[in-house]
Amino acid sequence: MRFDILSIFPEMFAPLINYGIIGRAVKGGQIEIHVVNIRDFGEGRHLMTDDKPFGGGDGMVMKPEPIFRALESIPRVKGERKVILLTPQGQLFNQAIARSLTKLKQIVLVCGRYEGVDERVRSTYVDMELSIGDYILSGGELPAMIIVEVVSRLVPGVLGGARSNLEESFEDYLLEYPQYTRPRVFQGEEVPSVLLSGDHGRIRLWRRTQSLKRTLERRPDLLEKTRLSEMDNSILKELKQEQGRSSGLSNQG
Ligand code: 9D3
Repeated sequence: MRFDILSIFPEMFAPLINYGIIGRAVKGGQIEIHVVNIRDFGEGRHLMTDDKPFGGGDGMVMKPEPIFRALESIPRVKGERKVILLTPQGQLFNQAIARSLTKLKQIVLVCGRYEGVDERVRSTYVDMELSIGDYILSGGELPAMIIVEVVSRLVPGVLGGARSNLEESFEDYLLEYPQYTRPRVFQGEEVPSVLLSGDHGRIRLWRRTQSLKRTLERRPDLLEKTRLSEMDNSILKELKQEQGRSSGLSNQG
């Protein structure tokens, strides 16, 4: 998988490219990340990339020509390619969209700044528009990094390979069970005894129950997206009865 990122702040991507799982995947050749400085294609002696909005108003708009030229400078790899604009107006990015993007050979990410990009970039070159959530950022750079990270983790060979992504795909929608490591007692709080029991069947059941309980309490919306077993449904039924009994009482126990 090849990523090409267009930005006026190319240096922002250094930590993504050089550290952690993504850094290792770049070094290992499972993914390629190329960053293009839009300013290298700017207009005039000052290489301008933005200008005042026609019709007036606050802020600046990214000019179309530098983005066009930057896009044209990107080599095409054989196979399917998409140009994605990061914008607050885009479709809300999630794990399912990430999975659909893994079929591509090349993803071009265009990071806007200021009040946005000239509409003609969108209509001529952009195949898809993505937002990462309902909050205001200063530009598309952090969203682009998030998309590279999430999609790359789904590319074969990028993760250690302990678990297949196929196996994980339905579990994406359940919250994690609580994790513990040493010491056995920390500030008076003990690790649940089941985890020390060595009984792997009981441990598996406890963890599954905790995942379901957390998801029911914190993100009940996720339960609709998850593929649940008969056992899961019977655990959930029990948990809901428990919730009913303790509602109006304290949350402890
Ligand atoms: C405060 C400016 N806003 C007033 C009309 C509009 C606005 C323009 C540009 C708000 C944010 C931005 C910059 N954000 C992005 O380019 C962006 C983004 C985001 O802000 N939130 C979530 N996902 C994304 S993807 C790109």
